[in-house]
Amino acid sequence: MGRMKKPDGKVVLLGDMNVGKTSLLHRYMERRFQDTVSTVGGAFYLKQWGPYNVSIWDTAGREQFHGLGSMYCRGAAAVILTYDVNNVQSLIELEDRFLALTDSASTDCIFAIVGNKVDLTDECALLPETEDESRSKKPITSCITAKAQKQVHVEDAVALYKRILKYKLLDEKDAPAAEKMCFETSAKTGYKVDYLFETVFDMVVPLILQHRAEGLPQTVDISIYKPAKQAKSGCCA
Ligand SMILES: Nc1nc2c(ncn2[C@@H]2O[C@H](COP(=O)(O)OP(=O)(O)O)[C@@H](O)[C@H]2O)c(=O)[nH]1
Ligand SMILES: [Mg+2]
Repeated sequence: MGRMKKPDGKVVLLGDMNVGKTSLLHRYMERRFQDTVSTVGGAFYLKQWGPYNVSIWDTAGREQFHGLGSMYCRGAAAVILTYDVNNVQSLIELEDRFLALTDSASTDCIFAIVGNKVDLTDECALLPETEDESRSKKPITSCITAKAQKQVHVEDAVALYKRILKYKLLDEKDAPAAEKMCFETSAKTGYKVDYLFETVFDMVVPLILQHRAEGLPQTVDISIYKPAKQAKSGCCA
């Protein structure tokens, strides 16, 4: 069996500058948080998930220039729309600016909406989740609010998720439940970060398999690539 033939899945992070996209990815892949992580450079990470390779794409800081082309989302199996729970505008921007970029994603693309920086608002997000907690796929429950008053509530994200389904002309019955696909995280403490990515990866795998069954292009396997015999019918005589 050619190992090169493994299908691939693409996951992209979208959202306003400073919501914590790079920090979330960094926390998940490098298991730590730095106050100053540069987005410049690392455009994507590869994560092995079971027998699959999933690529996770960061915006490389281009969101500040309104310069994220549709290329960025092309063929994405999942889009992680990220906002900052302390910044109402960052949720609005998801709908106004970033949703249209997902037109080039796979038609059966999965959407997750993530409110980051809950360590600033929620007592329970001050510690990373234990293994036990992240394994039990329980729906989000609100916890005691601390310090800053949260500006965006998970209900707002759920409402946005439902509008996204409408925008995508998807029936709520056929799509993953809004409550399952709206997350609150802290890249700083690690709260629910693994849970977020692992939930998304688990949902991406069936799509990879389905795309393979349907013969949709996956990763390009250069080792078996042979140029098709061209039936040249003398165009340039
Ligand atoms: N308190 C807190 N700060 C965060 C969190 N995630 C990111 N930040 C900070 O928010 C700023 C922007 O983060 P960054 O990952 O660069 O955002 P990006 O522009 O969306 O990639 C940085 O100063 C981070 O340290 C979080 O979960 N909690
Ligand atoms: Mg960044």
